[in-house]
Amino acid sequence: MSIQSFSVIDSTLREGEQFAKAHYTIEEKIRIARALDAFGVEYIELTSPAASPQSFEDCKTIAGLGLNCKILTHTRCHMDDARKAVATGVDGVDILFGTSSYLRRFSHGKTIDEIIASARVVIDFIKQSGCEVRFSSEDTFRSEEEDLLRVYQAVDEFGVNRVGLADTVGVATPRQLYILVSELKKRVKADIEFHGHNDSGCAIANSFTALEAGATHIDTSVLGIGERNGITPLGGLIARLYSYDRDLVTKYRLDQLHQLDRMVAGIVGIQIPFNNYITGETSFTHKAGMHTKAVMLNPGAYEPIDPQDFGMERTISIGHRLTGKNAIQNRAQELGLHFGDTQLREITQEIKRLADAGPLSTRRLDDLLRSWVVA
Ligand code: HCA
Ligand code: CU
Repeated sequence: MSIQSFSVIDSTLREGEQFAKAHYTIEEKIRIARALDAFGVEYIELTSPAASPQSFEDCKTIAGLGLNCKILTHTRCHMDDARKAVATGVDGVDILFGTSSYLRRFSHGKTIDEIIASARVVIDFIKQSGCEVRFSSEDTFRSEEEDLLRVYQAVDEFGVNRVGLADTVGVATPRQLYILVSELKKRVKADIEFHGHNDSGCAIANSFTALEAGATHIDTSVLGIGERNGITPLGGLIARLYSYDRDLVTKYRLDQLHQLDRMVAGIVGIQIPFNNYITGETSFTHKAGMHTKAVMLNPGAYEPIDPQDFGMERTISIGHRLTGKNAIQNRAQELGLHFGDTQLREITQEIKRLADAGPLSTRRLDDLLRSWVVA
């Protein structure tokens, strides 16, 4: 099935607040909410107003900002929380209930029938208050399929807008996602959302496969921040979708991604990882001679993503022993120096010999190139 249309539910302000290093002030929450809205995500999800008195106030404040995106909050499937959520003025409430045997035994101790009965009351209440409602099954992928499908079909009949699959401990595989979403598609009318943790490195692939199987909403956070090592990163999902079909992501302000990553990294006190999707320090750096030669002729040779679309710059790394003559020639030309082929080969050999002792700075490389003209 080809991916048609989808929405991002960015949870930097909910799952992201569960990141070990996160503690947002209201000013920071507003900055993040506005930046996500400007980037163009369709939804943002906020920490439960039941979490603390300030969380309640913050939910109200952000719901009142008049952003273009829809504002959701996330609560337990419980009337006390649902009442608080609705009172904040959000557009929708994401509720969740654990259906896995772990959570049923060690957390809430409820049977599937009891889960369905509680869900009905809470869903009815949220719907009557005019909010969207999503029901998600925490720890979906360690639940019995039969239990899951019963719960999802029941909540679908109660009229939820979305059913959510949550890979709470990040163990699901793309194949499992494809099978479960495809099955669910046949059984429910509601939209299908996926929330994937990244413990075993599959969060992006799982999100993408969920979309391929017909899911409509994907949860993300900026840089993937969340519990443990986090969830599907917004930029990583964008990279995945862009390299599949760039038209899928032209609805977002791609040129703002770097600023968004930088801002959230700064707020939670981390660096953007060097190997981050799109915005990492080395994401568009080409090094080995074979790569640099082809990239200089046609960047698409080794760039699945055009850095310009994201306001990023390409770097051709030259002063090292894996360098090639084309990269050196290119640098020489930038400096207004022109060498014949034989000389260029000699210069290249010299640079490789010198760089065996360690990389050469651009300045040293440039001096070296200039010295060959005089020689
Ligand atoms: C958590 C809950 C959650 C909820 C996901 C969802 C998860 O463990 O804190 O509502 O879809 O990963 O299960 O983030
Ligand atoms: Cu989560």
